[in-house]
Amino acid sequence: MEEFGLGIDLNIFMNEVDINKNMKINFSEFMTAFYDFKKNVKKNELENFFKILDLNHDGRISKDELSEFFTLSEDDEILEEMMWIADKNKDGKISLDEFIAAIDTTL
Ligand SMILES: [Ca+2]
Ligand SMILES: [Ca+2]
Repeated sequence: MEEFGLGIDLNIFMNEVDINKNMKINFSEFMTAFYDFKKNVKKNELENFFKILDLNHDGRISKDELSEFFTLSEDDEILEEMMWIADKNKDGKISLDEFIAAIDTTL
């Protein structure tokens, strides 16, 4: 079993996020989960979460990494939305600063 490093089991997290149990996460499901997550999370935990999303450990989260983590197809609109919201300097990658700023400002 994969662990978030936050004491949150990934399967349980996905189960909670996927409200209508169709094994896909839509944007409203994601934002609902994200909101709960943000209420409870501490900054160092956000950094851990960032590191988990950064699958190749280059310090940036790419769209590929998001699609892999959330098991979404690369043309899924949720990915476009997430990248649009988070990638402030539009270099196609989400840095740790952008990640934290996105969580602070979107909700
Ligand atoms: Ca990366
Ligand atoms: Ca960026």
